[in-house]
Amino acid sequence: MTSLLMRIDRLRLLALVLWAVPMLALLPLGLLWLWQLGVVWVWLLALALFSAAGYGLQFWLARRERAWLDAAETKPDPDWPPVADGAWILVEDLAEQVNPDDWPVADGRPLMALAQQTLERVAGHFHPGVEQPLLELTVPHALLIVERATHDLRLTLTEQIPFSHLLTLGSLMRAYRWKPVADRLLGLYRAGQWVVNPAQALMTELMRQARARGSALAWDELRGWLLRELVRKVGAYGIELYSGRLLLSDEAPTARPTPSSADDLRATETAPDAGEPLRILVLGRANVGKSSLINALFGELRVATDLLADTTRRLTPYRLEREGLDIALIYDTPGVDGMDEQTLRAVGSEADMILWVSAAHRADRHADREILDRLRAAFAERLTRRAPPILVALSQIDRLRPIREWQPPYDLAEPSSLKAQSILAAVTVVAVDLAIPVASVIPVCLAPGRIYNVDDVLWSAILERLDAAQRTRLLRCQDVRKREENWSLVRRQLANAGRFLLALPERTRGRR
Ligand SMILES: Nc1nc2c(ncn2[C@@H]2O[C@H](COP(=O)(O)OP(=O)(O)O)[C@@H](O)[C@H]2O)c(=O)[nH]1
Ligand SMILES: [Mg+2]
Repeated sequence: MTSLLMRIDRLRLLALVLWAVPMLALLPLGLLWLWQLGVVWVWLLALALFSAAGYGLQFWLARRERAWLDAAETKPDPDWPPVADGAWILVEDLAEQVNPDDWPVADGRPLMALAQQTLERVAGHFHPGVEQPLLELTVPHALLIVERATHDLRLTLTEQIPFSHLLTLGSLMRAYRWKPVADRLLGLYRAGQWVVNPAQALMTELMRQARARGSALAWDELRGWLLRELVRKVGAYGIELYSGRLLLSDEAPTARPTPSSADDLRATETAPDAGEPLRILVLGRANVGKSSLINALFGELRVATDLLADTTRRLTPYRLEREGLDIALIYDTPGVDGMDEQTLRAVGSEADMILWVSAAHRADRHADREILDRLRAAFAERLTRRAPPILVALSQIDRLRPIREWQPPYDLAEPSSLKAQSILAAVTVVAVDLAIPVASVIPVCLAPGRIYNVDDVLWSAILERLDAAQRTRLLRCQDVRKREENWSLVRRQLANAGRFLLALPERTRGRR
């Protein structure tokens, strides 16, 4: 301050003061005037009120901004496979630990270090026990990331933190065969590099946005948020990378039917050029009403049902066309009691939603529970997939006591009749017996001429679980595509290796 004063010309300073004095004098003069009028208190009151209003407004603005920031926070993608959950916890944990004082925002390098730390956490989660988990990407994937990131960055700087150069270079060093491709694509990487200092770019953009909006928050608070957001974004991107979701092709995984669905679509005489159908599986023991459920859903007799024997021999697809549903196949199945473990697993892994039929009047439900538990255990083992939602259709409620009474509708919220009470009791018991939430047990009657609760209650329960089923479908397709890609890659690599070996005698002769 003194040095500043020293530097200013004294006379110039005097001129400034002279100019300011009359203005500054207004304040004491005004106070004197108020005092003479005896209304100083009015001014004091006004001062208090205005300050309070100003402070209140500022407080409200800050709160609104905080809410905005909370909403803008990067969240985990609901389409991620379960294996990503643990990785996201690590990312959130790191984000919460970030201390703004340790990471100067103006400098790009420490930010890169923070982003790298985040990626290392994510990579370490997916590749435990590997010394340099960051390098656990295949070269084509790394190159794909570079390509996508460069493209994305050109469009918008706000969304991505690729770090692809680390991955690409690391993987390139290890993979000789890919050298020609890598050389070509490395050029692409270099071309993109001048736009890629992702951490810096993101911060610059976020800060620009924050400033342009005239932030009501203290800079420290905002800085803390920006850093946490950097960690979350890098983390989310890392999870995309390392969870194996990234496919080499641009096509959406559900855009065309998987081979087995294509066969099933053909069996239902649907043109297989539509996308992958949602696969709804009707499961349950023999003679509980699985085929009847399908008939009830179609409102007509499509499937043979039988009093005596289980007539359904194998998985039979039917094309389900209903409002609120894209392309879907519903499968009638033989009773689960006759299925061996392998078949059960295979069947379960192809399902996006399971309608489990259980007969209300039959008490032997431990067998249902045992098979359901085996299915659930199989689902829990596959970390890259999501378990299909399970709905229980509690059939044959007309056979509950009193057996002769059948006068629907039955109000289960306030069961007045004996029948309604029996139904409610059955629903509660079955929910416990099968370890299914009560809301997912739908009592139905499927006997021809007595169909009850199917079109309204059961159908809306199905629709409510559609989102979950679509997510199961997405990850199921991703798995199939991934395997397809791996195979076609291996095939191409083998072909190349074969060509190399064939050419080998030529080369060695040339060298001699
Ligand atoms: N009374 C009554 N009978 C039913 C009901 N659901 C199915 N059934 C009968 O139970 C028998 C077996 O049904 P089905 O659909 O073939 O069983 P699936 O073996 O599970 O396919 C058939 O005779 C059906 O008519 C129901 O809700 N009430
Ligand atoms: Mg059947």
